[in-house]
Amino acid sequence: MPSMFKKVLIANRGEIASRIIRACKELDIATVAIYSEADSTTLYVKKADESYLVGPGPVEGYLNLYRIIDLATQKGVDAIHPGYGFLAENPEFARACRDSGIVFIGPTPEAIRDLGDKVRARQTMESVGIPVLPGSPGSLETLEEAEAWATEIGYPVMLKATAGGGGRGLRVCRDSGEIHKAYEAARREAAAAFGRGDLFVEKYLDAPRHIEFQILADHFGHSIHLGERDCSIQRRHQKLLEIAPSPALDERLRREMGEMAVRAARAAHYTNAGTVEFLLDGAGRYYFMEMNTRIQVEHPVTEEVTGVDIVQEMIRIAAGQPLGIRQEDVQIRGYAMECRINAEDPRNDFLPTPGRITAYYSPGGIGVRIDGNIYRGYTVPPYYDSMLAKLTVRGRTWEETVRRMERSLDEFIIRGVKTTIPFHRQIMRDPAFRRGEFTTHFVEDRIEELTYPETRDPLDVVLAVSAALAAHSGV
Ligand code: MV4
Repeated sequence: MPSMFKKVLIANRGEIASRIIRACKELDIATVAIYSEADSTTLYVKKADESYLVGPGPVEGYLNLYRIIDLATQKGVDAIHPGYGFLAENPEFARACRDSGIVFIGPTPEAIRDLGDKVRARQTMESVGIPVLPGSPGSLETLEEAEAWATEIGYPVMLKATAGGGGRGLRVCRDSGEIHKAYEAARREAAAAFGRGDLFVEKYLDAPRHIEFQILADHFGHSIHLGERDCSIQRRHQKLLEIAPSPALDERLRREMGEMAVRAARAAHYTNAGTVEFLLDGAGRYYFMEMNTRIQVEHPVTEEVTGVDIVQEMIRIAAGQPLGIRQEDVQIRGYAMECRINAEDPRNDFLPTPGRITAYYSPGGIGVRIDGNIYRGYTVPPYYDSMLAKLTVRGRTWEETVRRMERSLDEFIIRGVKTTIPFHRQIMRDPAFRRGEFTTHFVEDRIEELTYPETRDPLDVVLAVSAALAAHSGV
């Protein structure tokens, strides 16, 4: 068996840096952290064996690939874990690591590049029999071409960025007038976000569920999946809560979609950990959407129901070890749910609320996990995403999992900044959510109820006033 790495550099910050350090410790690997001045008081910097300031500014240091690789070389690092965001899906970084004799803990630069092109990925998947939505076969050259394809496919359609992923450059168009209005704006948005304005068009699926499969693939041709996550609870393409397994899948559909996800990974010559995203409609039809070539924020729910440490598996695969798990060994036990606890004000359009944490008490007990990076006295900087911690709970049944999340959210005390905790508590109380019935429209359809929990039903006010009057009159 090839020897394990001795030292790993983490090219990231925050909770995922802490998460990677935990995996390295259990594998007996020394860790090197990097940080900006704005992150000098953060926890992962203290947990790593060595930590180095990278500048300039709060963000640039984490994106400076050549500087990070120089540092790694200087410090005798064997491999770099990119986490998510920053350099994780940058093929140039993966290639520069390879060229410097440092292992990139992730897929090959070629796989990152090929799957980053959403049109190309669609073609690859279609060619091996994976369902994709009807769409333009390539990127669009002109508005007229977009219209022609939309007419061919039939409205409604969605304009998407070829270099995209996530929510930017997306537009739903219900008729030709809407394509005219949306085309240039979507191009501009895509060019600004991805450096490439290319668009393609796809049939729009109304109110689907977002289902994604976790993949592991080694360098010996073994590819497996670890089941799915349901990420339908989103707001403006920001995931807020994720669940494994999806309450919407039965065993037959799980097996079939899982086989398709593994087929997708094989078709892309994929290695390491990745995620195959599908849209699922109300009739149980599913369509490939894209493949993400990184560890995802929501990976803990998969870990909790399978018992597999995905970050450790990434490191083992990158070190050249064969997968120790076969598909038939993967068992999904119970349910897991993750709530993203963000420093945001749900009652003020989820505006970020950076500031000092004046009190912090995290929940515990059976089936409760925290992936975080904050503590009492820590000041949340304004420069990064606003995620403070991920609260993940596990239960034997869906009902037990929902109740455990409710209880854990009640226990979670964070003072000094507003957080998304009250919003998550409202979700737990929603009858449709408790029945496992929700689509990507769930949050949008109930934004008032979910964000204004204190607003009283007028009937409650009437009852309260009558009770007060009754008490006063001595009835
Ligand atoms: C779609 C779609 C429906 N039809 N594509 C793509 C990126 C991801 N962040 C959202 N994506 C979607 N692509 C087609 N052809 C629905 C989504 C979608 C979504 C759309 C609107 C509001 C919330 C959404 C949540 C997840 C997915």
